[in-house]
Amino acid sequence: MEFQNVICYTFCILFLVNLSFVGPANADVYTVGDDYGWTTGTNYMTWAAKYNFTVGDVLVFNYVKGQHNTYEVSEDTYRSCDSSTGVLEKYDSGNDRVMLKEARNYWFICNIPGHCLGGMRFGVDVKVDNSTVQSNYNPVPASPPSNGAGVPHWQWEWACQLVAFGFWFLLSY
Ligand SMILES: [Cu+2]
Repeated sequence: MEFQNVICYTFCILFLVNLSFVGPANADVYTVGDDYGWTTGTNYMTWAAKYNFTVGDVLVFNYVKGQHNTYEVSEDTYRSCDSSTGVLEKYDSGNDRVMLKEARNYWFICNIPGHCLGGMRFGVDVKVDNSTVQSNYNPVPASPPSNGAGVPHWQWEWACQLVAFGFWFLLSY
């Protein structure tokens, strides 16, 4: 029984460590164009292709206010650069923070005349972040119970010990 507890506590610690990473890991902040910022002369499709964007990430558009702007647009408008239709959101603060809230394609352009056709446009394919769900389940031992007591019972015991240890851990520190 002692040995089983040690194993259990080891998994509990791994579980808690995993939990502590759930928040920050989900919310990456990306500065569009990296050091170049949001300006002419940069290929933003190349920039966007470097990263895997997930729900909760934030895009930051940095530029001199008035020289550029940020329009979230439909795919058609992204392709045509004709902003007479298909504009979903407009930003012009010079430090626009756009949270990618949904798993879908987002399309962005600069609406200063000529800038979109000149290359200030890109799309990102935002995916659901599965990594934290998977990592939370990793600590569950894959090997079957050795005492033949039955899987459900063993898993209940394990779950109870985990909760007990979790409380003990939180109260003692
Ligand atoms: Cu521009």
